Amino acid sequence: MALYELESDFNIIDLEWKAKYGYSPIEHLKTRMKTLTSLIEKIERKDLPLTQEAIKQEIRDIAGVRIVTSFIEDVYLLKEHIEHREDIRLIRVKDYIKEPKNSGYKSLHLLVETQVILSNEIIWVPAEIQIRTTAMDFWASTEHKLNYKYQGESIPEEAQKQLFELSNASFLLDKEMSKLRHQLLSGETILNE
Ligand code: 0O2
Repeated sequence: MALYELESDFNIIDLEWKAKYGYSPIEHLKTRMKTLTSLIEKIERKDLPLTQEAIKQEIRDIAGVRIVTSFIEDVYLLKEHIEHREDIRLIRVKDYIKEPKNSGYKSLHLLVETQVILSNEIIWVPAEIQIRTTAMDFWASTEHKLNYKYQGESIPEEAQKQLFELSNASFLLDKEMSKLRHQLLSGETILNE
């Protein structure tokens, strides 16, 4: 239910922004339900008691939405939009763009509750919204594929270092694209540089 809500909320915003401004910060979006294996791994990693209450309290990302943007500024534009919505409560922000993970992973994670209207009541369902640029998404999905082979063990140290450097390289691409966009929007010609 939460995924239907969030997917339709952001599809509407995408349509509205395209119609009004000819540009939407949303490049594309995906939704996913946490798999049972991943849920069990998380319960074990957090050493949670197997009670419905503990799982409800501690695991907030069973429903997940990933929004991919073209520019870094769009990530924060969407965060601001979410902060102002009345049907979404922002519970916690994990900014792995400002403070990337040791792996090099960058993304903005928002733990939210989304409103779902049922026949006789309104409920607030927890979900995680991950927002990142195309470059961050490319790095994360490729790193995930490379790491897959090593599940349970760690990937060789040299490869970890390379992945970290590649994350910085892709971030450079993000920064350069933003710079170029800023130049074009402010009417500066690149030849003047
Ligand atoms: P899935 O799809 O959930 O099975 P916490 O509650 O903060 O203790 P949590 O929520 O596990 O623990 O931590 P985090 O890091 O905030 O969010 C985890 C999710 O972020 C992961 O989901 C990935 O989608 C993404 N992620 C985090 N670190 C990395 C990384 O180094 N590489 C990549 N590719 N993705 C990462 P799950 O649990 O893996 O998958």
